[in-house]
Amino acid sequence: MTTQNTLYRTLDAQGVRTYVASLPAIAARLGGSVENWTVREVSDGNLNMVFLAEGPLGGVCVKQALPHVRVDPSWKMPLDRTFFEAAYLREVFPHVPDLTTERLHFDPVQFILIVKSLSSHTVLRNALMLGPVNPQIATRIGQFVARSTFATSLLAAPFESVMDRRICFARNQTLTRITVDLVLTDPYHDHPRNHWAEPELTPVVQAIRADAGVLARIDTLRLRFLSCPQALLHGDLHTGSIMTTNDDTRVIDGEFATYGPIGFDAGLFVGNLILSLFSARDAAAQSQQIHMIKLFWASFTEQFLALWATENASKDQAARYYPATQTIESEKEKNIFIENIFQDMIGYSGAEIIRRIIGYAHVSDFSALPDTPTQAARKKAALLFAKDCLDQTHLFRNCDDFLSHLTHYHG
Ligand code: SR1
Ligand code: MG
Repeated sequence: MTTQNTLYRTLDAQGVRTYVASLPAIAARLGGSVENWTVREVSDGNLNMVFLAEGPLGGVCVKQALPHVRVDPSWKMPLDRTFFEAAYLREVFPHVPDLTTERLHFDPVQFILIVKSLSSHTVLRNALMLGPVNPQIATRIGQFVARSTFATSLLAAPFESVMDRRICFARNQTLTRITVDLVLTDPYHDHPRNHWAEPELTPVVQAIRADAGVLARIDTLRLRFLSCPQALLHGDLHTGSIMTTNDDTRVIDGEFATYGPIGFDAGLFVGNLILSLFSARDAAAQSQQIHMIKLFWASFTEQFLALWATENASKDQAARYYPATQTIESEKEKNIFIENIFQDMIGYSGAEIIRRIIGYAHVSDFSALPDTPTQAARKKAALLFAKDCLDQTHLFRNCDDFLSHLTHYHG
């Protein structure tokens, strides 16, 4: 991967049309002739250009990396993130074919990734802002996290293949740097990328930054993110990385993929459900988000432990991938493993909430609230809850404790 790539050209809609037409297998999916196709830009995230190309037979999604952050052209960036998204899909798609998109084409020169289109799906964040969603979406995301992480962990594969993958994804350093800085460092000190408009938040930000417990916990979470390669993570599993209909849920945008602690993916998803909860317009929506967190955690643990049991049952002791002397065999040890993921999840959810309110990349959820004072009050409550996630972890021995504290907070 190199940025000295003189053949690279940023495509516009017309360029996408020509490009797709040059790929017979992709063009055949659209059907008809190139003049009948519609190509529209649907870029939504911070980093890349995204187009939907549709023809009489079907559509594809065309994603291209830019040599800078899409929403800030002065922030230069290498192009290789599309490589890591394509590599992530290659690794996890076999384990979650019903929960993500199929990779159809990757171009390592133009840094273009083409996947099946999800034109009838809605971004989960937008769906949550609009009103009730099928809470089983959270069950599906629990299955996604369990299946994608279990399959890429030492529990399910020989250490040689796990380490080969770790070597590959250890090169995803540009986006790992973004996570380390934007999620796990910048919000805890003065930094020009941080911003918030509501003066009511400033005393809470000061309290977060002055709290030795918070700072110690965030140091630990940052260290664990970089030094605890439990499994291949999606790395950016917020509600904008999930597309949904009422009965179909797909995870997209795996460009931040890296090896790390499983609780990071879980924490980003739960943190974004909590942001949705604090910005909900009524009690019914708040209850829905609480219910979804409960479903997510139940589904994650059930699926992860079921995979673990099946893996162990399918091989005798000597043939297991994880050497017998190190295998975590007993129910007690398995429960400790899951509890550690839970504690990581709480911490990373707190970090995600804080950075989405005072850091570089905010979420749109609060804009659904009717006025600025209400938005400020809800953001302040979310920040205080997130602070507890970082420095009051003794309150959260299990998911019920966590949800009852959350219920108490949002009232
Ligand atoms: C400069 S990128 C900012 C954020 O957008 C992505 O979706 C990630 O969440 C990243 O932290
Ligand atoms: Mg994204």
